[in-house]
Amino acid sequence: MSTVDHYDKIPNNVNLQRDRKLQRALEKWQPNFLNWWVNMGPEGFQLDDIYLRTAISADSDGWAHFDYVKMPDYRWGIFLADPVEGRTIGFGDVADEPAWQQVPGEHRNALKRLIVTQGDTEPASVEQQRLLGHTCPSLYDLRNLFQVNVEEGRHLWAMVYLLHNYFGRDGREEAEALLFRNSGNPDKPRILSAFNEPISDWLHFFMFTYFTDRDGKFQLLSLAESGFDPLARTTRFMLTEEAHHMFVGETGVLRVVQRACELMKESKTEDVRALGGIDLPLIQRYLNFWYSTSLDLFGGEVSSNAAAYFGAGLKGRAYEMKKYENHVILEDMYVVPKPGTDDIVEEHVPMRNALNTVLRDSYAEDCQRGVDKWNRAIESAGIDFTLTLPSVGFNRKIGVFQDMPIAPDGRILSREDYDARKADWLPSDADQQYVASLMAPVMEVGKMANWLAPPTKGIKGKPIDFEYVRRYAGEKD
Ligand code: BYC
Ligand code: FE
Ligand code: FE
Repeated sequence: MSTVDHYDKIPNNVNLQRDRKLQRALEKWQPNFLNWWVNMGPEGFQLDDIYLRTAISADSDGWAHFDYVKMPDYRWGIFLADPVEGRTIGFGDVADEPAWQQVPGEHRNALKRLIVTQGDTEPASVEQQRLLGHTCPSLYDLRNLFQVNVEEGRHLWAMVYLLHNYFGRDGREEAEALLFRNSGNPDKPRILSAFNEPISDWLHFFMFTYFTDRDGKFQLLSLAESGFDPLARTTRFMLTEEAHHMFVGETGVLRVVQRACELMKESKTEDVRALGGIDLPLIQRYLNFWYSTSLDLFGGEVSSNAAAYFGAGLKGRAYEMKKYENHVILEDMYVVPKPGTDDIVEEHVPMRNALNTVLRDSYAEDCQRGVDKWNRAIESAGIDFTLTLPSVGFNRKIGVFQDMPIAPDGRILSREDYDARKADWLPSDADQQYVASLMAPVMEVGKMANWLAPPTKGIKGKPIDFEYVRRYAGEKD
């Protein structure tokens, strides 16, 4: 492969064309990635032309280049945000020391673990979403799904670049393993629980991109503060792409909510299901599931791992430099929730040990903003219903509330009472069967499924009835 050709194939701003060793490593990994993409990525549609944005440089005009592309030809590139000259580490016991351009030996394992955990989620989400194309509610939505998928693929590339370039042989082994583990596989599952949950319908997809991609935003924000400069720069660039994923989730749920309200008004009995819509209580149950499952991604409320990462300058708080004044936090305390007798009570712990909760609290605040928007849509339709984020204790699998029978309002129940009410709070089989029954593909240009409202605008100034996906004429579904 010639140098120029290589540059064409892997757009980058890391001087790949001049780094023979890295080129060789990535050239070896690339066919495995493509193989994974074809076998574990979006099923079908690989011959279609999709109107996608591709990052072709890290400049403000180059990172979002729009054109039709077949997914296997997508140019997954490696981009780092521009270096900050003379950057120093911003926090922890190493505050004010120069940022590291290489991995410090004593932090090698911890950094590798953070990068592998981050990297594992990216292909996992593509695997979780691989069948959704077949039931898309419109070509606009189909295109958005694939946009999210190819960019999660690029986020995998970003982490693989770090593993290959900075972690030697075991980095290369970890990069292989990122393609080996698979979402939901009982023998070789993905690392974090949320990434083994099926995303079997589009309401799950919209909730996932709203709540779980938002965990991505906050984890990336905290890694963007890292003293390991290549990690900080990579994650800063990833954040530019993440905004669209959360937009897909926020507007997706909004459109389902809007359609539910329209149908409630149309139907004299307010029976949304009779008219083929998704009712608000069902939407609340999906919300409960994905919010609680995403809270698990922040780890335990009190964590010595988090304290060690912060002390060592590996992982900061979200907006560490912008939002906080004290970056050492050896004396500060933080209020952390824990189970009491009947409900959730507060405990004061040293802030360094509470950093998972600090990050999670910023996340919860950010989640609430979209929920407020959804509620404003319900209110302006004149309907008396409020969507709410459940208590931090509800449906948790990680941390102090793990497996406790806690209601969405935070009350601690008996196991019996909890089990009796569970179907009111989490998606039941019947809920999911109902949603599945609505998932008939809509692939005519400009058409929209009945169960969601059209978006208010198209992508990149294009109309809503733009042909976002040009189906390949020869393909059979
Ligand atoms: N599942 O000390 P603790 C994204 C383990 S999403 C399974 O409280 P820590 C994306 C933990 O490993 C962002 N195990 O945890 C979104 C530890 O094990 P050991 C992904 C879990 O280390 C959508 C033990 O429990 N990025 O980008 O402070 C689409 C004690 O835990 C879980 C990252 O996660 C779990 N949920 O925090 C596409 C950033 N939670 O040590 C992409 C990198 C904890 O006892 N990761 N455990 O063996 C991290 O920063 C940390 O690993 C975590 C865990 C925040 C995840
Ligand atoms: Fe991502
Ligand atoms: Fe994402």
